Amino acid sequence: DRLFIEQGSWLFKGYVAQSTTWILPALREVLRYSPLRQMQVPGGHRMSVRTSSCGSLGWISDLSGYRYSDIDPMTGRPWPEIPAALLDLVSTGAAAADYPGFIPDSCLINCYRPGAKMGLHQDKDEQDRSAPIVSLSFGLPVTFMFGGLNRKDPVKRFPLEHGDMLVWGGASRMVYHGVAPLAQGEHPELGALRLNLTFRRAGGDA
Ligand code: MD3
Ligand code: FE
Repeated sequence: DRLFIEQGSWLFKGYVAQSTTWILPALREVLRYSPLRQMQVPGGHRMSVRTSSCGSLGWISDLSGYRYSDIDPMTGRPWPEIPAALLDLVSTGAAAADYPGFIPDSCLINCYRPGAKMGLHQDKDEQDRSAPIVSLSFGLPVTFMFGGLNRKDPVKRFPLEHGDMLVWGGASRMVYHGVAPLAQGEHPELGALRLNLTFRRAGGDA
């Protein structure tokens, strides 16, 4: 069951709510190898969101800019692999949104505590913009915001809740989007946290 969001983008409410029993332990292993950290941004501040990655490429930010890297700058090692069961789940989910054959090479892990937010931005560091971005949300709910292709376009809002899958691609792949500051709360499985995983095709052809 999918809800239409924009041209090329679909929301699947609760799609992964029953899968947390294996997803969260797998994620904990990933984060043991490449821990969450608050990346620096070119302006010199640090993001309020704590991030890490798995896959052959990971998204990084530092004083010199945003990019994908095959090495985790914090550990000096390659990023951990995307757990195989997650790759399967995400491929199946993308196919249900009419993106068959989606094989991500990068999964960005965003961890929000109350007050953390992500301002409106475009995701444009990926080489293959014909591929969708698949997002899985866990823990506390947040207000997702999305506009259009121009920063000044009007912004729409809807909640992203525990277990939701959002598949974002096609004509709306490059829209401005972000999330409002996370409200206080306690989630039964995750506590005072929101986790978001975004699966991407960051590099060129496999
Ligand atoms: C729409 N993350 O990591 S996920 C990001 O909740 C990011 O952590 C948000 O934006 C989060 O870049 C939103 C949903 C999402 C992800 C990527 C998109 C929506 C998108 C790319 C283009 C358009
Ligand atoms: Fe984004």
